[in-house]
Amino acid sequence: MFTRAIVRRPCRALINGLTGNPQLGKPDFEKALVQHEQYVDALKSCGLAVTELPAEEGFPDSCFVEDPAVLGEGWAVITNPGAPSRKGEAGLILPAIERFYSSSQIFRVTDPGTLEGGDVMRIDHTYYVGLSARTNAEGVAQFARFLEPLGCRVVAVPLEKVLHLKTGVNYLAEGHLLVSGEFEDSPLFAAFERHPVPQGEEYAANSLWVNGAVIVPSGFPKTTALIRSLGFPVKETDTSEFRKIDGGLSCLSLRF
Ligand code: CIR
Repeated sequence: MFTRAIVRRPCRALINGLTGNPQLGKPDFEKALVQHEQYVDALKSCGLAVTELPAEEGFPDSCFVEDPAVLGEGWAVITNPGAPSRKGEAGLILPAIERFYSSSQIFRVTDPGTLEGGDVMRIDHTYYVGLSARTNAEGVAQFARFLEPLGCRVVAVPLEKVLHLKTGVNYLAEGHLLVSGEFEDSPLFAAFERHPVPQGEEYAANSLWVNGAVIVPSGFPKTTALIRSLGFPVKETDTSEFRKIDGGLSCLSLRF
């Protein structure tokens, strides 16, 4: 169960956020602000106390706070984002993390290692980490050096197509795993009950389990029905403007 979340309000420069999907157009900033507020309300409705950090105009992608940090019980890792324009977000998020973790609990990924939190998926005491364009083998090795002494297992997952691991695979609870594309048949996840996201709804593979409920991006009715059929209450929230710059539900918060 989570008790807290950290988010950062979108900045106006959001419209220049990194994207591999320019055909979707630029985000509408005002609309993104409204969607962000609704997202925060969804987190609060799951029982989380939400710390809202101010917008940072120098970092277009800084509302995606999941990437510069990974938080656990009694430890925090400040990452080293692989995207050059996002590297500074690590230092930017640190003061917020220091409000909740002591300096001896905070680890930092450093060059030549790179790692982004969107590549880290927790299932119980195992952390699956995508080897992506943003996270390299040295980043995963450093992450493992921090966490293995704490009793966690770290498993590297080579990615072929998606931006981050959690773009395509997300753990709900009770053994249920939402999968799309390259993860549907991956032997790494064979032990779980895999639920392929219906065709055309791949974006909704990034749905977010929070304290028993699942937050699902709105506009994906088949995925919503699938998740409901598994017995999870669903809360829908619109992330259309974040999607235009490759942002999903999980990347907009750190839950801990
Ligand atoms: C980026 O390309 O870094 C941002 N535009 C989107 C980051 C999405 N983060 C995530 O999936 N964890």
